[in-house]
Amino acid sequence: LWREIERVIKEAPLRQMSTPGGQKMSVRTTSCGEVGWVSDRKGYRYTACDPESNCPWPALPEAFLHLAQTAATEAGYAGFVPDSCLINRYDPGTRMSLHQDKDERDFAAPIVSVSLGFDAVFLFGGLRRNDRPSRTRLYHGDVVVWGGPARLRFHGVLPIASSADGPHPLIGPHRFNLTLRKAS
Ligand code: MD6
Ligand code: FE
Repeated sequence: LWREIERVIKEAPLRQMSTPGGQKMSVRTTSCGEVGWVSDRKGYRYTACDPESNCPWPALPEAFLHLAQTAATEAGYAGFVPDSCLINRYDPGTRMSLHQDKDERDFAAPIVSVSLGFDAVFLFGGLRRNDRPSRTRLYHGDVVVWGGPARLRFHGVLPIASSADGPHPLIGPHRFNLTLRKAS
């Protein structure tokens, strides 16, 4: 996975996108697949081209597809065919505020999420923003599949702390999260 991540971020570098409200996100983001997730003053959406390069996003690596399909099938979502992978890099102190993933066309498809590097405290809320979220620690190598009634639950990530064990030898002093989606 790491080899493929390096390949993707060489072609489509990680960047801090702005929210529609004009705030810079603390997380650094890129994508691969037929479409990629983009945020700017015009809103959140999926595009066929990287707006930084005006070129198509890098292809979805076979290893990402295989992992996503295997995990989805094990969780009861046989036939999942993702067409996009969002890659987020968190540096210590960065976070993801509570949000719903609703820019995809089809909420019947699950999302497969892969955590690498530093741990995170994941907030898993309800269908309303004010529902109190539960906290789950996500470790290097964890894969989470969510779909069905959970698909639109609010969620976020608390500020990332550096690990007492030091950085992962491949990943470095970061947390990476891959989310594989059927977006279009
Ligand atoms: C993260 N994950 O783990 C952020 N969204 O860093 C997400 O925002 C997310 O893990 C939709 C489905 C699964 C996820
Ligand atoms: Fe999300």
